[in-house]
Amino acid sequence: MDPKMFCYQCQETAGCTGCTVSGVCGKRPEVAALQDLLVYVTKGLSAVTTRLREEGMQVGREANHLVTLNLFATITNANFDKEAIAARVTQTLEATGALLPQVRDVSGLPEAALWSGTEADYEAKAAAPEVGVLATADEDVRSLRELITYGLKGLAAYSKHANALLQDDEGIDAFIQRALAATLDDGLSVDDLVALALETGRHGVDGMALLDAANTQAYGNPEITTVSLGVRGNPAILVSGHDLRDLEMLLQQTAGTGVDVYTHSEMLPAHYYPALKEHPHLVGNYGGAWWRQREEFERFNGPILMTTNCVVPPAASYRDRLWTTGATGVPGCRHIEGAYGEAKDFSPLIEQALRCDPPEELETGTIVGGFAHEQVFALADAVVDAVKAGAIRAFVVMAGCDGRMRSRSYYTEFAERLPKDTVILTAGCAKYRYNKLGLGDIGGIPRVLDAGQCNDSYSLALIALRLKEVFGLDDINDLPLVFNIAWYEQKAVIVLLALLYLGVKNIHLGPTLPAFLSPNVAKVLVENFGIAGIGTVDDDLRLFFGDVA
Ligand code: FSO
Ligand code: SF4
Repeated sequence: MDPKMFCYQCQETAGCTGCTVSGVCGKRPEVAALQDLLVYVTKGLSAVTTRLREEGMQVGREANHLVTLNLFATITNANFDKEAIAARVTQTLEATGALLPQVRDVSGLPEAALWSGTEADYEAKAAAPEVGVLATADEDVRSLRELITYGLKGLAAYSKHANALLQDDEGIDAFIQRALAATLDDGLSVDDLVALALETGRHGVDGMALLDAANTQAYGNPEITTVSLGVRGNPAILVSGHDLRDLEMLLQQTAGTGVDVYTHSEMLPAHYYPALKEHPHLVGNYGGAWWRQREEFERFNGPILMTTNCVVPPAASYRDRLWTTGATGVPGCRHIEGAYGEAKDFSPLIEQALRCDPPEELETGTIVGGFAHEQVFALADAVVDAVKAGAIRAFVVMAGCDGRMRSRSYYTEFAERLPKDTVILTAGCAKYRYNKLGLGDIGGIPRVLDAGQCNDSYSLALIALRLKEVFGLDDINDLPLVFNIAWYEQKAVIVLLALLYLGVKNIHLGPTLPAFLSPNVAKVLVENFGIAGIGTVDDDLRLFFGDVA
């Protein structure tokens, strides 16, 4: 049987090889087809903008923002809305059509840059052999092209958040577009593509730095904060995803209305920012990681705003309470529009919240976070003293994503059984596997230091670089630092490429290695960077800490 679709961009891909009938995430084949077409025409637009830059022309921000939003819309669990994706294809073809006449020399531009059609053509074009992952026959070239494309999707997501705070970096956008165009270039060798993957990691560091600067300039440096897990008796709105600007606007608009605001999943770190936590109606964090949302959203009772992935297609019972904005979309759910720099109007959510019951309590208690770079630097003396005195033996980076696979219970058990003189450094939703275990502290330093969202892995890199400096080491790999990272979607790919660019070796990646790594590409990563999967908890503890674990 011919596959109805082919997607293998996330960790939960069917059979660890590829979703071919329907997405494990809920992505239907017709949406997958349009997403493939959207990636294709976005690469075409990127080939045009790259050529224009080579010819000395400037490319406007609109094109940059279109490319990043398009990529973001194709990330796992971001947008399931066929019409929204088709509208993006149309917008992209229009942009390409407007820029193409400005190109002096069109020779060598790929077919993706020259193709044009109307919505009536999209289905047939999406099914054409040149569109989609399988358009590349050679499995190593395909693997590298997809590795780069997925890294660029993650980078685009982080750029988009910075753009929403009116921070742009033309260098990053130009790179995203050049690299996208390069994935259509049959003249590039496997070695060229490996080099481009590492270059993507370099720009990943820049992208995370841009977002870090945007977030901290807007909201201050994260600081140690105790976050409530319980609920109050007021009607409320739940905000999920990663976009802090959306949350800020919602907090401003709900002030004084009697409507509380709670964070969910990757929005938890919002509580750590001085300018966000000062809102008294930002009450706490509700529930766990993204994949538990069906049960948790049901019980929240009020409206839920999805600012980014990860969206799980909703149950009918709460579909009318689920709202999307930005790159997200779900058919049948209402979408809040708003360009960068414009105030979005969240009044329909506030009106709906006032008609809803308060949230049902899921748990009580608190958790502590806010250990981004400046906060950890402020504690540096205590940390260094604890290492020198032998009270802290090692740091274990357990950043990344959570997901629904049963095998992810590995991370809970691994965290629980870590030697008591180790400290976990985390960022991203992976933390929900162990952040409520009460793992204690070492001389007042918590054993789980949460730096924030997955993009705040940048903080973890800065912390590692600072420790290297303090201990007078030449190589980051000489630190007492273990990387045991969980991945799920494409933002984790840019974090991984960024870490490789920074020279980090021997990263363990789980719960399974990416299906999009061909055996030869996996071999390159193993031989050059010591990348490995995970084993059993027993074996891995022994590997990292010897037989004392
Ligand atoms: Fe998680 Fe989803 Fe942040 Fe991802 S909520 S899985 S890597 O979107 O982006 O960590
Ligand atoms: Fe499958 Fe993941 Fe692609 Fe969804 S995003 S279709 S689960 S590989």
